Amino acid sequence: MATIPTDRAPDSTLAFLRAGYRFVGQRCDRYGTDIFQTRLLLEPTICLRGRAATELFYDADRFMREGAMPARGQRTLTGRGGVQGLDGDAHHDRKAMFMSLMSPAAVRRLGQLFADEWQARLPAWELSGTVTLHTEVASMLTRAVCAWAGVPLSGGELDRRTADLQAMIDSAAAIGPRHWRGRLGRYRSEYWGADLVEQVRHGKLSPPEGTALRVIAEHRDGEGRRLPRRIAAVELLNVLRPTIAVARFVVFAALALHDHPAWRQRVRDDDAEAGQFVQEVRRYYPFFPVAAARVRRDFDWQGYHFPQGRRVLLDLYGTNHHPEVWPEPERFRPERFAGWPGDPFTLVPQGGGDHVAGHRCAGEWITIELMKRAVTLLTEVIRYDVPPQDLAVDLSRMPALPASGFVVTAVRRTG
Ligand code: HEM
Ligand code: MYR
Repeated sequence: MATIPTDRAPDSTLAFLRAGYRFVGQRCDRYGTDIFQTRLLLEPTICLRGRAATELFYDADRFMREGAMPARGQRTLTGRGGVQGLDGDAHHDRKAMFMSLMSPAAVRRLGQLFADEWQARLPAWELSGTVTLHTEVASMLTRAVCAWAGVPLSGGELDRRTADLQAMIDSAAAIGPRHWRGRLGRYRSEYWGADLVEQVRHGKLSPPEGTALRVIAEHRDGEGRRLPRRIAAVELLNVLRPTIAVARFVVFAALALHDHPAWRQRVRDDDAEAGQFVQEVRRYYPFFPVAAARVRRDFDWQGYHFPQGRRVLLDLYGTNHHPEVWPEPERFRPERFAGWPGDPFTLVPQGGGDHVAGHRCAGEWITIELMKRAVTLLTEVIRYDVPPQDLAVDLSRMPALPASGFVVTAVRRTG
């Protein structure tokens, strides 16, 4: 049996937070492997990257999710009792509830709501002169996804809800005040969500059939039980929060258009090229750094031993940038997706494997739809200037974003 290369430091949690997206990759490069062991949060943790490792990680016979997410991430990003931490039948049942919301027609409807919001904001953008894309897109997405999900939202609530949902995302890998802001965001949002669920169950609110709020409030598990209202709230937030997170990918798409201006024309002229562009934005830019699981029972893989209960992190960013999978991984080259046959274990910004059977992101189609709409809006509907600003993306900051949030000026409609 080979020994997994092991970090000598007694604990590497701070090193992970300092190194950010490159933490796993740097160490793999140092050891010349796609696997090493370190101590994170005082626990031995196996880190993996690459195609074979991704295929392994998504084998549900070998890994489970119960107890995999660190408590800090549960208190901010995911909450407790939601789909991310379930295994087996309980997971299949809950995941099916999410996937039932993702029909092609429903995904298009959300895309249309988002485009309508964008059009409605344009007069204000034209007047105001300066717009920070991340802030604006996040608030448009909050309105769009609430309308889509059957969640009532008063004008006065918009900023508070958007800020709370964003805080949950921003705090997932943070310590100190940023962490506490995320906890507050989650606390308030769960209270709000639980109240909405209760209103539906008591007939005080009647969201349209098939909307997320209605489906989650009325969902019954295999034994005919409704979700406890706190867990229903967690699941409602598992639809709202990540949709707002798509604002980050929209900003990265705008950054890519800015840094690779030839693609402005290419995405306009050719639908297929627009699709390749969106895939490359999802591959190239840093977003969700790692996914976590625990070894279900002892097994050996490629000569290495995985003991039961061991926490394992899959480097999503590092797999998207693995040189054996992606030639010239540090170059932004959408052409690489021309004729790409697809592979559930190599392009993993939102996890890998199967959407229905495994933990792969339920919102991948929504994400792609919203990004395509944004790219069309940015290239066909408006023109804008990008004034001097700090567009640097700090890879040690999780989740990452261009420092300025992408400021545009002199927004005007085309044509
Ligand atoms: C799971 C990323 C958007 C809903 C995940 C996972 C990742 C991810 C990495 C975990 C995969 C794993 O544990 O193996 C992202 C990113 C997004 C995004 C980067 C871009 C903003 C969305 C959207 C929705 C969504 C728009 C829903 C509307 C979910 C749900 C899960 C999930 C419900 C849990 C799936 C499960 O445990 O079975 N996402 N996601 N996500 N995502 Fe997303
Ligand atoms: C979502 O809201 O579910 C999707 C986007 C959230 C991305 C946040 C990434 C921050 C770092 C997470 C560390 C996870 C450690 C297991």
